Amino acid sequence: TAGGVFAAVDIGASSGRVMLGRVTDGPASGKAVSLETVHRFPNGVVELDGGLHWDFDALLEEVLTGLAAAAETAAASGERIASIGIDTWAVDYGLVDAAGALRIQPFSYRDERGRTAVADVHKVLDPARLYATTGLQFLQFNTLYQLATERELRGVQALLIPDLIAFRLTGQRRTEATNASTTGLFHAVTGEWSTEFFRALGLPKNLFPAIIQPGETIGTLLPEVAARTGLEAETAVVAVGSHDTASAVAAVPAQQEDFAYISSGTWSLVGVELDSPVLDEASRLANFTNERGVDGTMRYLRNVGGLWLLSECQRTWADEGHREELAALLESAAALPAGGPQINADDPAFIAPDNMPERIRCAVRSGGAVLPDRPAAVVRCILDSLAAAYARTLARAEGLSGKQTSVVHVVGGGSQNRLLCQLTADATGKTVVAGPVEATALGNVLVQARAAEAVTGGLPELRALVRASVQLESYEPGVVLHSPQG
Ligand code: ADP
Ligand code: LRH
Repeated sequence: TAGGVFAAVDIGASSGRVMLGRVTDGPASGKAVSLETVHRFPNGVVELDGGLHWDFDALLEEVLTGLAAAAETAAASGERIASIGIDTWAVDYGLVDAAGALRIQPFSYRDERGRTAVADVHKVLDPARLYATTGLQFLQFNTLYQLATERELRGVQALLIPDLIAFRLTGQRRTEATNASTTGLFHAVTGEWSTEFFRALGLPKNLFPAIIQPGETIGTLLPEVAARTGLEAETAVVAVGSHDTASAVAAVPAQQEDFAYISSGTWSLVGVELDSPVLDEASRLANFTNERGVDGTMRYLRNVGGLWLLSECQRTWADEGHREELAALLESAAALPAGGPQINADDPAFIAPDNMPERIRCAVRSGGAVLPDRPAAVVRCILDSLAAAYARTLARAEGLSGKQTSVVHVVGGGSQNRLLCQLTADATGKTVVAGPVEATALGNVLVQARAAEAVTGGLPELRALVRASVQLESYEPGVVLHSPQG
C-alpha cells in the first residue's frame, strides 16, 4: 500500500477489535483511509472476589490473537504493518511490580470502591481545588478515588489499561497524555502530573511512568510477542490518543470549526473542542470536564449516561428469556409517541450492572410518572432521556465555553441508532451528522499514519481525510423517521 498499513487495537467497555488501517491514494488528488476488521471480541466486567474487574489476561490474549490475524492478513497481500496503536476506555489501571507482574486483575470503574473514597479524598483536596488544577468532571470512579482505596502502593506502578497493554507488548512503561488527563492527578494547563496532589494524597511520586505524547514511539515488540504474533520484532508500538474518546474526537469528520460532538457508545461524551481549558466555578458546578485531546486540544465535555442503559436492559431481558434483536426493539420504540416519561440519564444509580429495567422503572416512578412494563417503552424512555440530556449538555457547553455550534457529529456504535440520532436532532434543533461507527479506530490509525509521515497536517487535515473516506448520514430536526432501522 502506497501510504502505509497500521494496526489499531481499540477496546471499549462492551467490545474490542483489532483493525488494519490503510492509507491509500484516494479520489481526486487526496488520500483516503480505510479499515479492515481482523478480530473482534466481547468485553464486559467480571465479578472476582466480590469486586467488579476486567479480565485483563483474557483481553491481552485477544489482542495477541488479533495482532496475529493482522500480521497474517497483511502478509497475504504483501503488506508490512508499520506500527501498532492502542486505545481503550479511560480511568482504570493495573498495578505491576518491579518484575512486571500484575498484582490482581484491574478493577473496573463500575466497582463501588471509588465512591467509598470520595469523602476522604475531598477532606484532603477539596473539589474546588481539584477542579482548578485538573479541570476534570467529578465522577466517583476517577482514578484518584480508586487509588485512594489501595492498601499498599509501594513497590508497584500504576499503568492505565492501554499503557498496560503497550507494556505487555514492548516491555516499556509510559503513561500516554490524553488518558493521564482522566486520572484527576494531571495538570490541565501544564500537561504534567500534579506533584502537589500526589504529595497531598500520599501517593508515591513515581506511581505512574513518565508521560508520552500521541505520535511518539513507546517501543518495539518483545521477542516473545513477535514470535507469537508473526509480526516483525522491529514493529513499533506508537502512542495514539490512548483514551478512546480522544481518538474518536480526533476522527470526527467535521468540515467547519463550529461543531459539537457526541461520542456514543457505552457512555455518551458530549461537548466541544477548545484550545484551552475552562476552569471556572460555573464549569465545575455544571460538572464539565477538560480532557486532553490529540495535538494539545481540549475536549470540553460531559460524560452523560450512554447506551450502557440499553445494553444492560437487553442483557436482563435475555436472561429472563426475552431476547430481542436491537433492530426490532428500536423499531417498536420508534413507533411510540414522543413525550413519554424520562429519567436523568446521568444518575450515578445507573453505573452498577444488573436489573436495569427495574432501576429505570423505579426512577420514572419516583419522578411521579409510570413506565409501561414493555421493553419498547423502556427503550423509548432511555432514548428520549439521552436525547434530552444531549440537548441540555450541548446548550451548557456552548454557554460555558462561549463556543457556538451549528452541527452535531455523532460517532461510535451509537451513531447507527437512527432513532436516537433523529431524537437528538429534534431535541437540539441542530443538524446531526452520524458516523463513522469506528471513529476511534480511525483516530488511532491516523495518529500513527502521521507519525510515519504517511499523512501530514493537523486535526483539520486528518478530519478532511476521514470525511473523504466514509459514508455519513444527516438528520434534520423535526423530520419524521419512516424506517427507523431500514
Ligand atoms: P464501546 O466502545 O463503549 O464498547 P461502541 O462504540 O462499540 O461502544 O458502541 C456500542 C453500542 O452501539 C451498543 O451498546 C449499541 O447500543 C450500539 N449499536 C451497535 N450496533 C448497532 C446497530 N446496528 N444499530 C444501533 N445501535 C447499535
Ligand atoms: C468511553 C470512556 C469515557 C470515560 C469512560 C470511563 O469509553 O473512555 O471517555 O469517561 O469510558
